Amino acid sequence: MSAEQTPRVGIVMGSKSDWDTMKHCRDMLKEFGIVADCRVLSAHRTPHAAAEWAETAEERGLEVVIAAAGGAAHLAGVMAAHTVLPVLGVPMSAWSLDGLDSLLSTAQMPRGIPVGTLAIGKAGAVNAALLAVSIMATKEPALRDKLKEYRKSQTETILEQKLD
Ligand code: RP5
Repeated sequence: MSAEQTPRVGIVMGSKSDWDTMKHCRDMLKEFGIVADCRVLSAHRTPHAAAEWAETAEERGLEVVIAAAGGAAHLAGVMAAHTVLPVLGVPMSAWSLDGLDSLLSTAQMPRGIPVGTLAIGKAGAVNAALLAVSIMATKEPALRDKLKEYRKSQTETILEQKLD
């Protein structure tokens, strides 16, 4: 695998049903030329595989882990328990409460094991990718320039918007 194809970010989600939302995260990373290792892993349904994936994330070259789950959304916390890589949590709007359950269970980590929690759903998925890029860009001027370019183009798009 060439350096450009080696995944730098891991995206894990509790169910395939989260993929429609998390695809947006993968796509945003792609815009920055970042390859993601995307997997379905569950804190509850595949606990051992989830722990093992997180424990080996660093040696596989991952720099940031993004974890999405809905309901009793413990996946990001489990990831953070098993790696010191930065873990970003994306709460999914699953089957009830519009994702508020997922938001609280992702965000309310006990002291000592942090999860950086993003917004519920697509906005959180996209922002998790952008935050992962920001983290990686701290030591990478070329990536930082791409991020500045992205912001500039976003600003221009908004300012050009016309209303009826
Ligand atoms: C969570 O339960 C998953 O992350 C998903 O958001 C939710 C529903 O999963 P499925 O029942 O659709 O597999 O574990």
